[in-house]
Amino acid sequence: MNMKNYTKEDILEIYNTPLLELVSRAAEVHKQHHTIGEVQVSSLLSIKTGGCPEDCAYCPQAARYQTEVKVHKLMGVDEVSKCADNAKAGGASRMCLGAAWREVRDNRDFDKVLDMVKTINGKGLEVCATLGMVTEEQAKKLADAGLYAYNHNIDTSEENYNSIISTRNYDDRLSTINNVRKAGLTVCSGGIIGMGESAEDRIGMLYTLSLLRPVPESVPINALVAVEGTPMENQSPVPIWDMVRMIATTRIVMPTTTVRLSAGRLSMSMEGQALCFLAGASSIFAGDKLLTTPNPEFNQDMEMFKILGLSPKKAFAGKPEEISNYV
Ligand code: SAM
Ligand code: DTB
Ligand code: SF4
Repeated sequence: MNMKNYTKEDILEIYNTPLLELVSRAAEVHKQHHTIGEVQVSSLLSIKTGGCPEDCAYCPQAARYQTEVKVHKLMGVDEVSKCADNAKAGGASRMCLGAAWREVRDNRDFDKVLDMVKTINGKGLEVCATLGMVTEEQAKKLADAGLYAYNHNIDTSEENYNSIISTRNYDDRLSTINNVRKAGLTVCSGGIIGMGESAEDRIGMLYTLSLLRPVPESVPINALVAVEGTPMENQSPVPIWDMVRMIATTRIVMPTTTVRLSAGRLSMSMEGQALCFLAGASSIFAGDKLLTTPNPEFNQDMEMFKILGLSPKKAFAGKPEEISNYV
């Protein structure tokens, strides 16, 4: 499928469409490219928590902010394996391993992560990792260990990036995404809304993602979880309507991508989430914890699935070749 190149103006116009018209358009695009009601359920696990040298203004794991997050060194492979068993028993098809690292280093910790990937992949779960910056060689090692996808968010627009993070730049992010691609992994990249950014910043972020070739197979849209102790602690919650607009716009601009309704669901009503699913979200993180912050209880989500008639997607339902088969 040939991807249309949207301009920033096109995307802004889509974003500003009257809400119901926007949702209805997005739902139409979703129906053409995805199975309505099928939702990928991912489980998140923080394998190395806190103490991160970066200064991402939203992040409770940055060492320089006084937050309640307790630093924890890299977990053991056995412990991670048990968590994967529990996630699988709960119906997850994907497990995402997160580490509060600036970048991956070629050391024993990385060997341990490769072992974790092999172990989880051996259980028939898709494994995703988010470990900070990686080189092409490191990405290849992860691919060889059986990693399915690598998450590396661009978070906001290029113009706004330096006001959120000063310890790395936009190009660092894009070159890791490029390394991940070259290693043959699928790419998961999105961002956060609710950090005080303008609509143009949201659009700028989608514009950058939409120009990647292939476009990311998965685009997480996070609503900021404002954590005490971070520079973002006093941000007011993002209106659900902005989340719906953002998801619908992502869906229209990147029709085949899986749009993930990521962080922030705890503050959203079931009705609000239903609108997000209607607008094209088809993936969530389930389990009562994201990396360090709370997420809805598993049973509560299953109740939502029942009420909305959603069903969890099976692992490996679309192989990477099939998903990335467009330029
Ligand atoms: N350290 C690695 C990195 O930055 O790529 C991986 C872990 S980092 C926690 C993964 C992503 O979580 C960030 O890029 C950001 O989009 C998201 N995130 C972190 N804190 C968040 C918050 N308070 N609210 C919403 N999303 C958040
Ligand atoms: C993504 O886009 N969101 C997830 C996952 N990728 C790694 C992380 C959300 C983290 C929310 C804050 C926390 O729990 O620490
Ligand atoms: Fe570190 Fe990632 Fe948090 Fe930034 S988002 S402080 S890189 S853990």
